[in-house]
Formats: sequence, structure tokens, C-alpha cells
Amino acid sequence: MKLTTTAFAAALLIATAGSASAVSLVPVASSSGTGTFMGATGIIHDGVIPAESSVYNGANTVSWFGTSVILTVDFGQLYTLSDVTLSVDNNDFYRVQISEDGTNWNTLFTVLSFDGEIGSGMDTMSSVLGDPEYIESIDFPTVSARYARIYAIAGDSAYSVGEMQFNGIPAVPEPSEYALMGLGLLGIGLRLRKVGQRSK
Ligand SMILES: [Ca+2]
Ligand SMILES: [Ca+2]
Ligand SMILES: [Ca+2]
Repeated sequence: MKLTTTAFAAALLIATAGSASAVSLVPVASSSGTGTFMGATGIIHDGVIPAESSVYNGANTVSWFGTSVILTVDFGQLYTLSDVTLSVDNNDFYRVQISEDGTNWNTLFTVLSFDGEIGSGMDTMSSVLGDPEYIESIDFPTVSARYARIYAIAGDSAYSVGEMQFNGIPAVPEPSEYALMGLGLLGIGLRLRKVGQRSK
């Protein structure tokens, strides 16, 4: 067996795929909120999603009046975010922003009052293609972030968030870790080459 460049590349791909983290729910290290609101901020990342059409100020929600409230979650480190599951009051506009440093924020998407299929109460929305709750307008390209925040920008002045869960993976390793990974892969390649020579 001759280990061709293609075979070596394939081996590298397999080794890399095997070591990559699977996309999963991004854990929240801490959360906070500005302004006056009802409910603890932990409610928006406790994994409990209010039932579709349930009352906007129920026990599984953080609710408020006016637009002075900002709810922020801190993932504790950089993640590559790929998808989101949201539960918000159906008849309002909400903005979701992300940040790497907690100071500079970029808008990830805006939830429109006519997004979702719910006409009254809480509405669950997902950016996961194929999910029954999929909403195209909240689908976003993968992005690096440590923080995410949500706030209301318009609506009937009675606002609510029941959940803001992200899917993702810890952000890419530092360059020095890449170098170590490269050495490891080189070792795998050399071993494969030896096996190939023995089988001749
Ligand atoms: Ca919740
Ligand atoms: Ca829904
Ligand atoms: Ca509302």
C-alpha cells in the first residue's frame, strides 16, 4: 500500500473530525439584567421553554414594561455560536446582540412581531433548519461570542423572554494549541506511512 497524498489528507480529516467538539447547548456561566423586570434572569437560560401561547408574564418568563430592560448572558469563554432557540412574547420586536468582550456589541438578528405562528402569548422560535419552530429571520451565520443579550425595541410595551438558548462549540484553540495538534497529526501520518511500507 502506498500512502498517497489523498489518503494522508483523508487521515488528517478523520483525525481532525474525531477531535472536534460536537455542537451542543452552550452553557451560561452567569446572567444579569438592567432595569426593572419580573422573574430572575436565570429563567431565560434554565432550559425550560414556556408552552406555546402561554401567558407572557407566567412563572417561566422574565417580563417587563417599557424598553429599558436588557437581559445579558455570559458564556464564560468564547464560543462559536451556530443556532438559537428563543421564547418571547409574540406581539413585540426584540433585538439579540452578541459580543466577544462585553463592550462592543453586534446585532445578531431582530425578532419581528409577526414572526412565529402564535397569535397570543409566548412563542417559541428556532434557527435550526428543519425544526418545527424554525424562523428564517432569526437564522444567522456562525459567529464568535462570549456574551449575548436581548431587549425589546417595540411592541405593546409588555415584554417577555422565556428562553434564549444557543447551540455552539467552544471557540477555536489558540495558535500554540494548533501547533501541538499539527505535531500530533504528523505523528499519525508517519505511523500510517510505516504501516504502508510493511504491507508491501
Ligand atoms: Ca426558561
Ligand atoms: Ca412557535
Ligand atoms: Ca407584548
